[in-house]
Formats: sequence, structure tokens, C-alpha cells
Amino acid sequence: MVDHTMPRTVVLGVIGSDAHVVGITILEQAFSAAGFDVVNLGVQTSQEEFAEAAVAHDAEAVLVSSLYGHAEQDCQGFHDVLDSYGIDAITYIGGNLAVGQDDFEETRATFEALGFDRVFDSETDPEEAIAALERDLQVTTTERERATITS
Ligand code: B12
Repeated sequence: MVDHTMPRTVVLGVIGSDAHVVGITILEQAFSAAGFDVVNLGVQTSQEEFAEAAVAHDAEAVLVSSLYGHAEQDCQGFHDVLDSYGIDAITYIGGNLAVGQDDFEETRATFEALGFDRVFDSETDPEEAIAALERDLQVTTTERERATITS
């Protein structure tokens, strides 16, 4: 297993015309405290801006947030855009992903079909997403300790 010496880089942003900023601010702080190098693109981020940042920063994960109920429309073709930039990163999406969010399993299936590796609802504790990403990226214990000491 590769033991990375540099912090893992994640790109984070709110997709589409969505202006809800509080959630990603909390996620940025939580991922930074866990030792990740976080590139926060902020609100109203286009699919191309996610892709350009992922390439520029050699990101290992792209974390998409959406609160305002238009996530499904905003994410159509997102993974095609990432593919067109040659990006092979883990992708997560979270927030209020559907209007009402009555049946989250249905919402999860919708976003998995759109290509996301993991789908989180608005009740998700950031620690849960961090633990999932550490598993998905196979972050070692040594690496985690080193990253949190230096961050
Ligand atoms: C504050 C707020 C606003 C503010 C935003 C201010 C700002 N600049 O941030 C204002 C007043 C501008 C606003 C506007 C709108 N809002 Co508003 N807003 C809220 C409110 C009350 C709180 C959001 C918030 O800050 N929560 C606190 C943070 C900490 O929680 P969070 O955002 O959910 O983020 C956490 C999790 O979701 C999760 N998470 C989020 N993203 C991701 C991503 C990943 C990868 C992971 C793992 C986890 C994760 O982790 C975060 C941290 O714990 C919510 C209702 C609510 N109680 O959630 C409605 C809400 C999100 N808004 C809503 C709506 C509809 C709108 C408007 C469309 C209203 C309108 N008709 O104009 C506009 C959209 C404007 C726009 N272009 O975005 C709806 C969305 C409905 C839906 N999705 O079905 C909500 C749910 C209210 C409701 N119950 O109807 N809003």
C-alpha cells in the first residue's frame, strides 16, 4: 500500500446556482482538522470549475454539496465532464438533495446512478464522511497521525 507523505487533497464546493455556504464551511474545517488539504471552491460552482480545480490540485476526491433542491439537474453529466478532464477521483455528494427528501434510499439510488461513489443526507455528521473517505482512500494510521499533527 502506498504511504502518502503529503496531505490528501479534496476539492469541495456547492454546485449550480446554490448559495448555501454554511455547510461547506463546516465541512472545510472538519476535513482540514482531519489532515486533508481542502480546496474550497465556495458556492455557485459550475461542473467545469470542479473539474479544473481537481486537475490543478491533483485532487483525490471531489466533494459536492447541494442544499436548494436542484441537485439532480445540476449534476446531470457531471461525471462525463470529470471524465473529459481525465479525472479519476472519488466523488461524494451531500446535503438536501431532493425536494422534501421523503425517501432517502431513492435519492441515494438517483445520485449513485449519476456516478457518485457515496451519497449523504443533510443529517450527516462530517466525521462520518471523513471516516468514509479515509476508508475509500485507504489512509493509513501513520499517515493520519502525521497529517493531523502537521495540519
Ligand atoms: C440559511 C438558509 C438559507 C440562506 C442561505 C444563506 C447562506 N449564504 O448560506 C438563504 C436565506 C439565502 C437561503 C436561500 C434559499 N433557500 Co435556504 N435554507 C437555509 C436553512 C434555513 C439553513 C441552511 C444551513 O445553513 N444549515 C446549516 C448547515 C450546517 O447545514 P447544511 O447546510 O445542511 O450542511 C450540512 C449537511 O447538509 C451536510 N452536507 C452538506 N453538503 C454536503 C456535502 C457532502 C459531500 C457531505 C458529506 C455532507 C454535506 O454537512 C453539512 C455540515 O454538517 C435551510 C433549512 C435547514 N434547516 O437546513 C434552508 C433550505 C436549505 N433552503 C431551502 C430553499 C428552498 C431555499 C431557496 C430556494 C428559497 C427561495 N425560494 O428563494 C433559496 C435558494 C437560494 C440559492 N440560490 O441558493 C430549502 C431547500 C429545500 C429542498 N432541498 O428541498 C431548505 C431545506 C429550507 C426548507 N425546509 O424548505 N436559504
